[in-house]
Amino acid sequence: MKSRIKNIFDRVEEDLDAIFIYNSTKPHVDMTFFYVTRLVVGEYEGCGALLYPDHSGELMISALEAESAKKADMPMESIKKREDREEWMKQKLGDLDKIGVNASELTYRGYKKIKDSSDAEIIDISDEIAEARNIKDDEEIERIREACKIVSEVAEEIVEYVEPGVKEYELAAEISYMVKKKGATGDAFDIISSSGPNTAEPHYTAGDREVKKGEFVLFDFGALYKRYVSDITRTYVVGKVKDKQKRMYETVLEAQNAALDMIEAGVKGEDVHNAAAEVINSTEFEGKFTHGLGHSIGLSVHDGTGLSPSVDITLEPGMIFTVEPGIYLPGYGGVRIEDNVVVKEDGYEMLTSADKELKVI
Ligand SMILES: [Mn+2]
Repeated sequence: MKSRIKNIFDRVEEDLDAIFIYNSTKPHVDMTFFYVTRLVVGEYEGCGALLYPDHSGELMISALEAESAKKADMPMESIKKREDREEWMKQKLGDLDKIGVNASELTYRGYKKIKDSSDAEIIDISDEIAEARNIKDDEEIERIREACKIVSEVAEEIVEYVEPGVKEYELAAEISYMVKKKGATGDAFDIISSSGPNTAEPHYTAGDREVKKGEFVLFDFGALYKRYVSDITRTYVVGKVKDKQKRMYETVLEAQNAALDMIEAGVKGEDVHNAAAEVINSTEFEGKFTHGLGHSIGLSVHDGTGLSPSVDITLEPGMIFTVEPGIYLPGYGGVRIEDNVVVKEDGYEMLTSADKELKVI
């Protein structure tokens, strides 16, 4: 526990008296709360974690979750009503001079409540928090590995349900059910289950379109396991494959392999993206890879950084990314292949394992 609080403080240059992670109501609950407490069960709306430079911490917990929060093994105050919260914050924050907050997750209302409790200078340390969270420790990697195992199995098993006439949302429902049956808490995000021209929309979800023979089907989904996520995409062809579909698929797979070959500690994220983009842009599909190559995953699906020309990062051991090149032809269809990797000193470990040979269902 201490090492995660240390991870954050080590990156902060300001001489802070404390860091206050303050949750509002869902979806404005800061995942950093779970990073430092390691709590798996509970919502923790309106709760807070006060962290000190000696790497200790204490919690402000609503009464109904006080029992669950004991697992954090940190001193805590159980809050029964609003006045209790105001009292706790005044007592704990009132005498401090400099408080660090995660401004990218703190609501404006939460910020005002901190201001009402203290005259301290409020310092945004969201970049430092994101950087700390980007390097996963062994426990985090293990949870993401399990989340990846679940989706890898489902990505192969969903093929059994694909046939002409089945609706996109029916396939999404099967995925969701299978993910839970394998031990996940739920989906990591809204499942993308698309067919035909809809596969050309990278952030489609699922509609009532029926799968047709000769078209692509694309599934992009993730599992939430002990608060950590995975994120996989597989694209298949239904019935009979056309030459153009085959060329699209092979190009995306080649692009992904070119990117994977680049991944190791010390490499620039944008160079990994460019390796994939160059493969695609050297073909008839030039310009049809329209998004960044990947993003970090962890407690969130977009966990703070990415592999793209617009993000300046150097890969470090313990970072976990999606690698997901795609080709999108509006009105026709799209192909995306997505896997999750953890960066190693001299390469990477592949966390997802679903088969990637072009599959005609
Ligand atoms: Mn993704």
